[in-house]
Amino acid sequence: MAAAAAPATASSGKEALGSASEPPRLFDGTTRLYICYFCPFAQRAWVTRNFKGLQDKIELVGIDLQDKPAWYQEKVYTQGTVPSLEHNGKIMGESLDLIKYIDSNFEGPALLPEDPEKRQFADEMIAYANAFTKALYSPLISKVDLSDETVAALDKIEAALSKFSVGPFFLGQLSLVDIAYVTILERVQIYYSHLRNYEITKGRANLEKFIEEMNKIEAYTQTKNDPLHLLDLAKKHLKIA
Ligand SMILES: N[C@@H](CCC(=O)N[C@@H](CS)C(=O)NCC(=O)O)C(=O)O
Repeated sequence: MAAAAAPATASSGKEALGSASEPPRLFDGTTRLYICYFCPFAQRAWVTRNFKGLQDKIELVGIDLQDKPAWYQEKVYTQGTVPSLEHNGKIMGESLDLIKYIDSNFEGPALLPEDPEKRQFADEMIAYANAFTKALYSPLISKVDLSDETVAALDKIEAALSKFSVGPFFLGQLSLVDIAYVTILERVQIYYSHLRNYEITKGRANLEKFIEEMNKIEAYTQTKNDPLHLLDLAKKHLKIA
């Protein structure tokens, strides 16, 4: 997916490095998470870091994707996308891999269950997150009406949220599954409401409760953006309509 980013300014408190910037002192032993503050994929890694209490262990480096520094792709992450993580002399990317990596290689509360049945379900749901994202974004990018596939993807999430019937999270307590979905849901809820007059939570009580409960978790709320700003960015950069 293309970038959904705009320049962050110093006054936003979310400074981002642009083309005129110098790279950090790479591989100096600092663990760095390279993100764009408006990117749902980067947000997954950022929430994971916050929830595990790793603010002092993993430094955030904001990248301005609208004025991307050449050094980012040349020296940090050859794919040029965010998020990426600099840790132990290596660079890794892909948000769904990164959240698992951060969970298993750093201290803090475990975000994947030990129970084999829940663990298998967690793996399946995390593996489905990319297809879910595509099912939700496709009609917006192709400027077509809500598809059966989109509705089915939302219904699948609604059913998944009650699989262990303890709620309000996918596995009962907060896990990487919640983190994988919430940043996408945050955006598509706004986009469908404004652009399709469709409330994704209507008739989906589990989803409604899930979003409500996620909005009580500071590790996540600290990473949220103004809804209308996200809508503007997506119209401009993803050309959704
Ligand atoms: N599959 C990747 C997707 C990452 C991605 O597409 N990030 C966008 C920003 S939202 C990006 O870095 N785009 C590159 C650019 O705009 O230069 C992941 O999950 O980490």
